Amino acid sequence: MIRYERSVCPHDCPDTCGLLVGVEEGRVVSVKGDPEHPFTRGAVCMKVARYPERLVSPLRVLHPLRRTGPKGSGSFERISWDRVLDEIVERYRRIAEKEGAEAILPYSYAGTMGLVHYHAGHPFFHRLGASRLRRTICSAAAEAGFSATMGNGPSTDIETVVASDLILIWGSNTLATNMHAWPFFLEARRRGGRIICIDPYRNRTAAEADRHVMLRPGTDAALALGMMHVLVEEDLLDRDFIARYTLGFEELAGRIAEYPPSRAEKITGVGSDEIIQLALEYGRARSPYIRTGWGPSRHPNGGMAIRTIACLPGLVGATHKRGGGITRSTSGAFALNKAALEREDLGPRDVRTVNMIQLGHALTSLKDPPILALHVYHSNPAVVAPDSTRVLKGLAREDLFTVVHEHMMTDTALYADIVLPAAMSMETTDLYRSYGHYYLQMARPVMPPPGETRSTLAIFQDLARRFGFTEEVFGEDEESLIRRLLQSSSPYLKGVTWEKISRCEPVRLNVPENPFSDGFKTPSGRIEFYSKSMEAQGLDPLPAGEAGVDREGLGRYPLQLITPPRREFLNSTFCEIESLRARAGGPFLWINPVDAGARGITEGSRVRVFNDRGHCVVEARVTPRTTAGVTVIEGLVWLRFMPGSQGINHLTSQELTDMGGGCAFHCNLVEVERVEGEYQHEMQPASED
Ligand SMILES: Nc1nc2c(c(=O)[nH]1)N[C@H]1C(S)=C(S)[C@@H](COP(=O)(O)OP(=O)(O)OC[C@H]3O[C@@H](n4cnc5c(=O)[nH]c(N)nc54)[C@H](O)[C@@H]3O)O[C@H]1N2
Ligand SMILES: Nc1nc2c(c(=O)[nH]1)N[C@H]1C(S)=C(S)[C@@H](COP(=O)(O)OP(=O)(O)OC[C@H]3O[C@@H](n4cnc5c(=O)[nH]c(N)nc54)[C@H](O)[C@@H]3O)O[C@H]1N2
Ligand code: SF4
Ligand SMILES: [Mo]
Repeated sequence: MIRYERSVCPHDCPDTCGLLVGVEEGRVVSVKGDPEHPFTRGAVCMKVARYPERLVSPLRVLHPLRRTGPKGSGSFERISWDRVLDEIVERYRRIAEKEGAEAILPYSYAGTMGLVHYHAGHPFFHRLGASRLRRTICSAAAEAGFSATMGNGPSTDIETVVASDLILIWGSNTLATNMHAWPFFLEARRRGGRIICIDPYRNRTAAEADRHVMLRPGTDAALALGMMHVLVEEDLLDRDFIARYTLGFEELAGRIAEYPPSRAEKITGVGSDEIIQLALEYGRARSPYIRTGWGPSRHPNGGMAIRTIACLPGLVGATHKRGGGITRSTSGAFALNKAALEREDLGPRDVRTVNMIQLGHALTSLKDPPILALHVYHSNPAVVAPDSTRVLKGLAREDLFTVVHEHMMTDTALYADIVLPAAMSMETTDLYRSYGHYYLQMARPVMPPPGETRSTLAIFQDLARRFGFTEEVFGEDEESLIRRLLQSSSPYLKGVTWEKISRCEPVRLNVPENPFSDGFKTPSGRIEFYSKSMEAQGLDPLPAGEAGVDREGLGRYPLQLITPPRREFLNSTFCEIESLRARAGGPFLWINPVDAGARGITEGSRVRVFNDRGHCVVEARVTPRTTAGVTVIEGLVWLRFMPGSQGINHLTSQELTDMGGGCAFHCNLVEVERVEGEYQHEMQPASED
């Protein structure tokens, strides 16, 4: 008999699904969506539906391991927990005494979004005085850009968008990366609304939309300014709203005047007529809505791109129209007491920070002190961080002591000196917020952790004990930390009590139907067309429309390459599942027939994609779904499953974005050539041993 238990999806995905996990004879046999979750409503993606396979994957790490062969070779021997933790403590202590604790670098991201385990290493590394990691790999540029205009508060609730008559999906592959938003958009369409996608290539979502505006990558700000020009010319502005809720319209108008549609056309590649048409539809809509994805922000000018897009609702008063508005992330409303888990106060103040995007640089060039120990958890930097050539060179250093806490024997784990086996979300307790909806939910284990696997919290508490750290936080369990998280005076958390949370059902935050009804979380409380805080940072205080460029490849490589997510994987997670790899096939390079023809490339050709940073070999998909001059590779595949172990991030750059210190994953100049013959897979997947 299958017994179903509630759980929550822990992955870095805006949907944070409510799950029903089916357990039979001590094994998870099925994972379904929880029909009672108000946002995710019983649907689950194909990735998490395969969790029964993931839990027992042959690549799963079940015991602590110590390296016995060269770095990267994957030769390990078993070692006991006691000995492995002693060894880590001894190495960290020695490094701290000799070079200072800043020679130790934690490296973690959102492998689990569970707040307790996500933050479990923070007090330990702060107390140790280790270098601090700036966790900017995903949303930092978008967040900085959006905040400059709209403030760092909540976004329009996607559940309300059913009342919209015009939905602009702006740089998001919603059907793949935020699939539970789609039914709300479809309901709006059923009621007569239209869906328009603004994206450089015709992804799944654009193919399902009513229209697709195909712009050049990195040119969103120019498109938005061209649209604003039309709104001004045609007098489609909401002047009353502008006067009451915005700041700096006069200055913005000056900038808008510089971007007639003809200029925007030159930058974006979108025809003037199409820009005018789009602006007229936006300006005349009853309740225009924008879903910004992260795509526009993954460019050197990414902060400015999102900031500029976010000015549009302010010109037409969209945020105060039922069904209208703009959504970037809902995370701003989850004003939990995270400081109690982070405990920055435990460490020295003036400690060095390292931007996680520049891991390659940090491991190969940083001095005074160099990085001598790297502690990786909840992340797979060998695959996900940019400029893999440099990252792998760093990970291969014999004098670097690397600890990797993982579910799977990832490419990063192959480079570890010590691999620690990690428990999964279904085996631990945690609290989950969302960045796509407004429900908070706790989950308790449905299964005990298998083998010798342990949670992130358990490991860091054990390490802290061995270091002799006595602060209370190092002795608290999951429930006690969750209670601390809930200690918040934010109005959004009013009524969100431990009593409700501990039932492990989704609990809605106290967010009003219009989350902007109590003002904007900017310094002025208004939508800031003119931003003094940007000015103070030496940035242009007004929206600006220059295109983002890959400076390292400028004038040398002719084709642009974007590298957005793949439906079958989640960043690099789920690549361990053989059936998903088989279903995904590829990876593929989407290339326009014009560019393919000029290079003798036909459908199915093996092609080498390269620039000065590196190369990888993939299969060509010749298609008008991308425009001439723009190529696309969807998804991050583990290096060992790529020919020659060269991955997508061998092509990307460590340069930081204009705001937030983000990564320009979608701004790469490359060349593509056809290759004959077969490339050898250097590393064979362990499951096929
Ligand atoms: N199945 C699946 N779901 C996921 C993920 C996954 O890997 N797989 N990843 C999760 C994570 S961590 C995140 S952050 C989100 C990301 O979710 P998304 O926001 O959907 O992903 P992005 O990589 O930002 O790319 C979104 C779209 O932006 C487009 N794009 C690229 N450059 C530009 C540009 O200059 N302008 C415009 N207008 N569009 C551009 C891309 O072509 C792509 O279609 O998804 C989450 N959900
Ligand atoms: N070229 C290119 N690169 C990209 C992107 C892109 O669009 N293009 N997207 C970027 C984005 S948006 C993001 S967010 C990053 C994501 O980068 P990462 O955060 O590294 O995401 P994942 O690849 O999903 O790797 C997470 C790892 O954590 C492990 N893990 C999961 N849960 C736990 C746990 O409870 N304990 C432990 N110890 N481990 C756990 C998983 O097994 C997995 O190996 O990648 C970025 N990289
Ligand atoms: S990955 Fe996203 S869509 Fe899939 S179950 Fe998790 S939250 Fe839901
Ligand atoms: Mo992300």
